[in-house]
Order: sequence, then structure tokens, then C-alpha cells
Amino acid sequence: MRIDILTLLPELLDGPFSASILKRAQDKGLVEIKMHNIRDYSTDKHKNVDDYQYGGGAGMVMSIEPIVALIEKLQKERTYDELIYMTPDGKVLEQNVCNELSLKKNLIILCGHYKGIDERIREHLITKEISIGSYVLSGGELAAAVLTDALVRLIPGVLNNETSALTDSFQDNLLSPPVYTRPPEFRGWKVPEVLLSGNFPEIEKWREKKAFERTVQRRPDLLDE
Ligand code: 6GU
Repeated sequence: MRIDILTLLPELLDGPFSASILKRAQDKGLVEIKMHNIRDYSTDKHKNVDDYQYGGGAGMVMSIEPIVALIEKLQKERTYDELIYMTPDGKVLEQNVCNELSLKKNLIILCGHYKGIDERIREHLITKEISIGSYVLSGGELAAAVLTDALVRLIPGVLNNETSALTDSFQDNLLSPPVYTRPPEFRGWKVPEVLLSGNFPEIEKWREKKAFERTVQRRPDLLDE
């Protein structure tokens, strides 16, 4: 998979992509993540990338020209499956969308800033608009990092068996059951007996029951889906 991230603040994304699973996936050649600074595509002599909004009002709008210049440059090099715009008024990200997107070959992720991007980019170029929840971030970069992480870990070969994404919370619309490790008792706090029993059908039954109970208590909305 190849992911091109279009941003005004590439340095915000250096951290998340240079450690742990996202780094390993890139080192293994399973994903190529490229950052592009929109400012490099500004056509004006002051390297401006934003402007006042038509009709007046507070807040700047990201201009159409640099973004389109960058997108068209990338589209000359390869065909993109989706052109994603990270925005608080997009569709809230859920696991099923991550599953779908993880099967794609080439993605563009555009990070918004200020009041947002000129609406004509959304009308004519963007194919998917994604939010990561009902709150506002200073920009789309951290949301793009969240989306990228959620996708890349699903690419076959990125996770090993022990960390397989198939047993993640949400994959079956259930939260994950509680987990424990040694010691079996700490300050009198005991690990549930069944987990120490070696009786794997019973352990599996217990985990299913706990996953269901947890989902009922914490996320009953998942069970309606
Ligand atoms: Cl994608 N962008 C911004 N700026 N804020 C958000 C968001 C995205 N998702 C939730 N809040």
C-alpha cells in the first residue's frame, strides 16, 4: 500500500510514523508513507496557502491552487483508489471503513487547517470525508495519523499472530474481554480461576461471555448494528 499525506505541518507526523508498528511496516516494505508539504506547491511569491473567505467572517480558508497542483502531480504518477479529506464534518471513522481501506493500493489523505479547504476541492476531487470523532482538533494531521495507524495494522504481514487484528475489539462488533498476565495473585487480587485451568473450551466460553457483558455495559450501541 502507498499512502500520500498532504499537509501544511509534515513535522507533526514525523513522530507517529517513526516508531513501533508503523515504522516496522514501512521497513518491511508493506507500506510506503510519503509526506507532502502543501506550501511547496504554493503558486504565489509569498508562499501563501490560505486566503480570506468570500462573504466575510473570521478564519482563513485553504486555497484551491496549491492543493490541486499537488494532487494532480501525484495523480500523474499513479492511480489513487481514494482521495480522503480529514475533517470534523466527515463521516465518523469506524472499524468497517478501516477494513475496506486497508485493502486499497494507493491512498491520498488531505489534512485540513484553519476554517477548512475551498469547498470546490471537496466537490470535485475528494472521494471520502472522514472525522475521528465529535470534537475539534487544531488540524487534520493527528486524525490522519490515527487513520493511517488503523489501516496499516490491518495489512497482511504487519502484525504477527500474537497481535493478530482479527481478535481486536470491534472486529465482531464486540469489545475485547479482560486480559491478565503473571503473577496469578497480587496483593490478594486474583486472576479468574478459569484462565489458569488449561481448559480451553471453557476459557473460550468465558471470554465470549465477558466480551458480551462488557459490550452491553459500555457500548450497547455496537449490539444494535
Ligand atoms: Cl479529521 N479534523 C479536525 N480538525 N478535527 C477533528 C477531526 C478531523 N476529527 C475529529 N475532530
